[in-house]
Formats: sequence, structure tokens, C-alpha cells
Amino acid sequence: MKLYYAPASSYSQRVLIALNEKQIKFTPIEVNLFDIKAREAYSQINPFAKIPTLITDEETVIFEANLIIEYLDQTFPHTSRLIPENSQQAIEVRLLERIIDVYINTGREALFADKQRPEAERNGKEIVKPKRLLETALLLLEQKLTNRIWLAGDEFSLADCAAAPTLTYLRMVYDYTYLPNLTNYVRDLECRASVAKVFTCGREQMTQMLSKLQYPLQLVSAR
Ligand SMILES: N[C@@H](CCC(=O)N[C@@H](CS)C(=O)NCC(=O)O)C(=O)O
Repeated sequence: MKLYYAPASSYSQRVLIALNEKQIKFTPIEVNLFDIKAREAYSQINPFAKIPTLITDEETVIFEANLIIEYLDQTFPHTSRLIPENSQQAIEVRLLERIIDVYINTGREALFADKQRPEAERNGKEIVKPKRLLETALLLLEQKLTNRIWLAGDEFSLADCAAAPTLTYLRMVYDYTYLPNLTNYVRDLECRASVAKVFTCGREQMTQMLSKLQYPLQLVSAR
């Protein structure tokens, strides 16, 4: 099995966390999408030129981080499950992942873009709606985490694989320490071995990328 990825890419990190959780062996292939030739070659594998992409031992090409994790869950059923077998619990996991992707990640991207505008042009109408949706989503997670260790309950799941990079990168542009359950949860996430390993590998590339921005940003530690 081959995984095309980049160490700092949040969607790649979702899959890498899942692979670590499941302790599945794979061949990592790092892709530099900033290199035009490498990007062109990679678009022969994934026409959208987005990472990650998994190529299975049967040469099936799978892209979309969630689908790759779903494939891993189905193909390696004796490893720790990331999508529960129980259909109601599975819906909860998928719902949480959607909330993270659609509202938190989109809000994060909007705030990130805002931070790259000259100061006088920031906080305009472009970010009103995405910020409101982001805050609604964060509050929902805060409530869910009242009685839960991980996002969907006692078991680490696909939702946590999605939450880890998204909420960690979110801290660069949005301070959510006013939400204590969420703050503690992210601290626990970052201490989990599968997550810590992935973040350690991605830190250097992310730090370099952030330093090259017109308005540089910094990774903020949860600890
Ligand atoms: N929906 C895709 C999103 C993948 C994605 O956006 N990956 C980013 C890196 S985190 C990417 O490849 N960006 C390069 C680009 O958009 O040109 C998934 O779930 O895998």
C-alpha cells in the first residue's frame, strides 16, 4: 500500500493518524505540490492534485481522507475501528467529522485568508458568516465533550483523526481557550501517541511554510 502525502497537510495527517492507530504498514511517498513538475506527475494519480491518495495493493486508487480511513477500517477489521460497527454510533462519528470539515475547517481557512490581508482590510464582511458557523460548531463540540473522553465517546474515532490537525491548526488564527472542554480535549489529543508522532513529523514543514507567508503565523502549542 502506498500513501501519497505531505507531512504538514492536515488531510494527510488524518490518514497518518489512522494508520498509526491501526499500526498498518505502508509505503509513504511525499509529494511537493509546490513543485510544478511534481504536481503535474501527481495529477496523473489524483486528477484533483490534492493529497492524500492511497494506492492499495490491488492498485486501486482512493482519494478523500475519510474514504481512505473507511477503506482501512473495512480492509483491516482486526485493527482498532475508527468507524463504529453500530450504525447509530457510526452516524454520530460521521456527523462530527462533517461538522469539523464543513464548519470548522472552512472557518479556519476564512480566518487564515483574513490574516493574510493588510491589517486595515481585516475583519470585514467576508469572515462574518464563516466565523459565526465556526463558533457554532466549536460550541457544539464543547457541549458534546461534557461527558466524553474523545469526540464521539470513549473510543478514539474518525472524528478525532479529523479534529486533531484541524483544531491544532485553528489555534494559529483563533483562540478557543474560552471553551475548557475543547481545550482539554485538544491537549489530550496532542499527547496521544498516534497524533504526537504525526505532528512531530509535520512541524518542520509547517513552520517553514508559515514563515514564508506575507504575514507570518506561528504554530501555537496546547500545552
Ligand atoms: N477533500 C480532500 C481535501 C484534500 C486537500 O484539500 N488537501 C490539501 C492539503 S491539506 C491539498 O492537497 N491542497 C493542495 C491544493 O489545493 O492545491 C480530502 O478529504 O482528502
